Amino acid sequence: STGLNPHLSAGNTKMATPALDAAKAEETIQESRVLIIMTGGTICMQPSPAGFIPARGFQEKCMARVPTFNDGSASATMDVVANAAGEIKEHPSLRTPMTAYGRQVRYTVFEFEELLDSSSIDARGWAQIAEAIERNYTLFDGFVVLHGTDSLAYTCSALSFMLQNLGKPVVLTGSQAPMLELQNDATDNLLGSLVVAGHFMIPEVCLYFNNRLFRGNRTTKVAASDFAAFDAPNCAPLAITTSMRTNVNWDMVHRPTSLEPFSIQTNLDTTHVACLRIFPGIKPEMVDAVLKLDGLRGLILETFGAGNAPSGQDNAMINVLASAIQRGIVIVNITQCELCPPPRFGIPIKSIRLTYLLGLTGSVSPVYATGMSLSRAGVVAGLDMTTEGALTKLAYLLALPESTPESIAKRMSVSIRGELTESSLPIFRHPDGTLPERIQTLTSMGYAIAVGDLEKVQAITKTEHHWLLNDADYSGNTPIHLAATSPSIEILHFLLSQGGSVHLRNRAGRTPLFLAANAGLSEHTLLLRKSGAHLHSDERPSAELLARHRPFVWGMAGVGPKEISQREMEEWEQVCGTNRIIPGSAPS
Ligand code: ASN
Repeated sequence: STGLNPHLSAGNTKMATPALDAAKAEETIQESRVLIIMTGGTICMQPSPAGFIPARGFQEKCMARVPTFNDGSASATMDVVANAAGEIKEHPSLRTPMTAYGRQVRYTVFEFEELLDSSSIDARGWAQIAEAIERNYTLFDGFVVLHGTDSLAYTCSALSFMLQNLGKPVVLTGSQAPMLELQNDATDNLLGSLVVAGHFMIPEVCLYFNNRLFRGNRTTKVAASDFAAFDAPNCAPLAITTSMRTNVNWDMVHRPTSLEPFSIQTNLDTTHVACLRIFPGIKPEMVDAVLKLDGLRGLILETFGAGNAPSGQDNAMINVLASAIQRGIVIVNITQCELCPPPRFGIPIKSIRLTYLLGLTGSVSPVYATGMSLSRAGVVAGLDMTTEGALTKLAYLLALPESTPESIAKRMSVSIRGELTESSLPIFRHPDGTLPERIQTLTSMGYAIAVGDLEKVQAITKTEHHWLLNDADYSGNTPIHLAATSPSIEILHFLLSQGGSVHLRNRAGRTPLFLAANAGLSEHTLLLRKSGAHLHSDERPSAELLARHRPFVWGMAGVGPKEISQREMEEWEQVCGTNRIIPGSAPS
């Protein structure tokens, strides 16, 4: 693969550049902005008579004195939205020295009021993290969350569902030894996370630990004190740091494709779910007692091997499970084995086993009976999800308005954030296993976008690799930048629906939204805004420019003398849908 994605840094190919940037092409963005959210954990702990406890002042005590976290330049302040009332506070910031990718990361640490050992964190803590990210979403390029390791895999999984249509990197990390200990893993974990959040457009909730970047909802804690504390048993790492480089496996990266802006869902129903591990000799009465807990709505059942459980005398266990399912409880089958066997013939082994267990297979083909009987009965094959992933996903789905046991059962077997391996996923591979010439492909993509050739753009995206979507030309323009001023709005729509990022900036520091608004393209501006785009805090147009240069379109971009309300945007969308008048597009 091409290895690195030039998120925020430039590629090296030549192709058409929007006029606005031509003059600025030689300017290079040097800083990205990362918000570090400190929740507690060993990473910030100090000894006390009662043992290690979380300590405040992480930025000054642990980061400011370390040259890899502080280039010594004069400190600047950064805006942080600190509370739900939207109060903005100025925070002192620090900056890393230049990284191997020619970029410096400016960051500030925002500490929660109460710092926790992560064994005490719960859904309220997850909501606080999600809210902090939401409030500061437009102010930063990426987020690092510092957290204890004990429940880190649960928090990663929960956040991956709570952060909907996430368009920026969110990297969670912690450490086994405190940062202030001489020999620690905190320094490497923190630096690696900062580099990922400040350089790579991986719009997922990730966990960085011991030189590896994992998809957060695939992880589990595998060691109590070893520095290699986490693993993702059924999913290869998204990136690995070796010597001076972090190599990203771009084919694996998930991107939002629903053309909706970032939003959060904070009320997970963790109080009506439970987790039960089957063991030899477990009594059906015991399982029944759990399933009859007051208000229980969902159960994660950790079964043997490929999904087996003792059937009990006279099928007593089966009856207990079947009757709970009839009462509307969602039961999810997760294996106790870390490595889940791969699906065979498109049917996950676990589904078949639980189907047998519940006596639900008929004489029809098991291929059909499995899926249909399971969803009809509300039984869910957890496929290769971790317990952490399954439990938090269930709590998330249970809290969604209008969800039913049937709809939840269906969604539990389908990947919504890459938390499970779907057997039917098509695998795109170049026939000879190599990537096509990056340069040629980018150039033809740029040309097709510039002339509005939707079919060509679709063909290139389909046959080539999706890394292309966020790759950049020599001016740092991604296909979305070019599509932001393309004569064909459909191209922009298509590329967004494929997962192109609206947040990458070109070398002049411009987002696609800026280019669209500056060109007076109201439809493009509106579509980008709908897809979660916002102007970067560094590229607010001057009041003078706003006042005389296409003020209406700048309003749509979310700035200006008169910002356009959601209602006006929707009305305007209808106008755009019927005729393509673009006010303000005449040169001013
Ligand atoms: N007990 C600590 C915590 O989870 C463990 C750690 O961070 N290494 O907060």
